[in-house]
Amino acid sequence: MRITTLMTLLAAPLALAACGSGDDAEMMDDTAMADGQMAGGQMPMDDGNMPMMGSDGAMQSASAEGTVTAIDADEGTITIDHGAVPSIEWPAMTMGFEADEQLRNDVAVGDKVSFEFATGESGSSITSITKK
Ligand SMILES: [Cu+2]
Repeated sequence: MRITTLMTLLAAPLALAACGSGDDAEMMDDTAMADGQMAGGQMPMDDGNMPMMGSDGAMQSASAEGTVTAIDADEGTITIDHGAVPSIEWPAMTMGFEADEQLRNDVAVGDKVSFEFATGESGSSITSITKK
């Protein structure tokens, strides 16, 4: 009887621990996916300091200024070394933004630009860009 009671007492915390580690594994999967995206050229920067945009997946719009460092027609991206974006709590960084062909044709590597973009869990897309 004594041993059975002890086992029962031990089983409850073990079950909780298993549940907790399951949640951790899910969170790690999400992080791994985000890192993979960054490694794929979407966000070539020191990751980990990038504030996430909340968990509801809503897109946010913001504007920023920076210098074009790369234009990738295959990826459909413009990489910009941009300044801080206080409205969405972004630090200054170099990162890739999705941009359609028209936008990519409007700028060249080395251009100083101001631009508007939308950002969310699926990435960041430039909506307008202007050479300074
Ligand atoms: Cu950024």
